[in-house]
Amino acid sequence: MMTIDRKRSALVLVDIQPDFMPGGGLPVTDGHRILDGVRKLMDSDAFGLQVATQDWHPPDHVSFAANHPGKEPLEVISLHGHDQVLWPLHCVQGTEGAELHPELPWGQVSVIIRKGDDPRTDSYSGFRNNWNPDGLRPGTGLAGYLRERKVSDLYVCGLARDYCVKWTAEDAAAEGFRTRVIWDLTRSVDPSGDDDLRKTLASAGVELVESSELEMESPS
Ligand code: VGL
Ligand code: ZN
Repeated sequence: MMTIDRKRSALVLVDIQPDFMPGGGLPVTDGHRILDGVRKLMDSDAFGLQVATQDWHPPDHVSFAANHPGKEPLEVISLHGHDQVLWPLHCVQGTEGAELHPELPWGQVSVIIRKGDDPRTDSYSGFRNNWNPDGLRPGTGLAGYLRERKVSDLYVCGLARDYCVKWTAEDAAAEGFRTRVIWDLTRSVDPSGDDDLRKTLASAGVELVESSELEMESPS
């Protein structure tokens, strides 16, 4: 079992939004299956801090295939010098699919990072945008927010495992946080890449854990 150092640990909830679940705009297979386990973590007293990210795109966002005439979802283009997957419409600002999932207790989450709001730039990670037209990846402020609260250990869950969870965890490790992905509380857009993803994350210094390994105290 793994004991969570409550004062130094934050739970990072990545893009747990209806559009990433079956029936949504960019459905991740079994995305809804993380909900019960995530709720258990949120309701526990195990983490001194809980933070969330919310994918939050304007309708004219560059990541939408619909904004590139002749292109289909999942085609890849070059954008600002890097590969960009084109996605179906998802998480459009103000729509139901973009809400934080209504079945989870968001009240105790102290900061929500809305990302992907710049129409010219995608943003998978909660820590930095993808590359912007200047070739930079501007930070969101989340690293500083966590550091100022003396958080050193991050436990990352949410959707999608192979995009926003991956990028968030990699950036977290690069920022110097001890970073753990709670593997069973994530799901991939393309599960055929999961074996490679485990290796990629491990090489980036990210630990993979299962929620069953986490020592959880019930709320008192
Ligand atoms: C995501 C693709 C596009 C994610 C967000 O949350 O993983 N993936 N936008
Ligand atoms: Zn998105």
